[in-house]
Amino acid sequence: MNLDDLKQRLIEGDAPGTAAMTKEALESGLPAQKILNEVLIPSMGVVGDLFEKNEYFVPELLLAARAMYGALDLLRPKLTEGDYQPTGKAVVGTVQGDLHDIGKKLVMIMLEGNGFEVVDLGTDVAPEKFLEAVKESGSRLVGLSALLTTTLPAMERTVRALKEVDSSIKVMIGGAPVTQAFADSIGADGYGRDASAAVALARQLLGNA
Ligand code: B12
Repeated sequence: MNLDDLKQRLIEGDAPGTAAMTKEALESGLPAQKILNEVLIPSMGVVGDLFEKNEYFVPELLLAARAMYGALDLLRPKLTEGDYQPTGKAVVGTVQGDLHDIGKKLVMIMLEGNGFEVVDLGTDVAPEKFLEAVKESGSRLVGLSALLTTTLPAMERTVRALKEVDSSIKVMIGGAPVTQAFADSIGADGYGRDASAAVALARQLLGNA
């Protein structure tokens, strides 16, 4: 099948078309990971570029996000296939002021697929909410996502709040504007550039690599 068509459906925010072609791609035997990494994620990048060039506006981003969600739901069972071993617990959320959650969803899917129990706090999550969730769930690991340069300070505030309460809580961070250097500078325990890195990092931080 022609993967460029799938790419185009997603860029245009055509949810039914994206779903139908993702299904077709899976049925033709393409691995879910390949569809994700080589077609869907790059397409969201194109959407971002069009937005930057003022050719797309927020409604187009929302349509693409909705189409991406549909595709992820179809890929989910395939992405999480594998040997299940109970690994640990994690609390995840997008930091205060930030509404982007596709990357976080992917991180969750991969963590769950690798045996983690995940508490999802959603988007625009205040530092206190993370503290509460850690207390309630007993999780020793927190994953923070941020997609805006303007919400990086909220990420820093959240790391600081968590570490102040209990410096042994492990915090991993990620999202497009996040780097290893930034993670080091705010005292986070690790940075993952994608959802697979998040799984390796989570294992390492909880001491079961
Ligand atoms: C879709 C989208 C939206 C949607 C989000 C819908 C949703 N449900 O998520 C909506 C329409 C809401 C939106 C709104 C806005 N957006 Co927007 N958006 C995007 C877009 C096109 C795609 C993001 C995406 O989903 N990428 C795909 C996923 C899979 O990638 P990812 O999130 O990076 O996640 C991966 C890794 O980063 C990592 N990861 C992510 N989180 C974590 C966490 C951990 C712990 C770890 C280890 C790893 C990890 O793993 C993931 C999987 O590989 C980006 C463009 C881009 N290139 O990123 C702009 C972009 C992020 N948005 C941008 C802007 C400016 C905005 C708005 C301010 C626009 C406006 N004027 O209103 C608002 C802000 C709203 C808010 N307060 O948050 C800018 C940010 C610029 C900047 N540097 O700050 C971007 C870069 C577009 C651009 N090129 O200008 N947006």
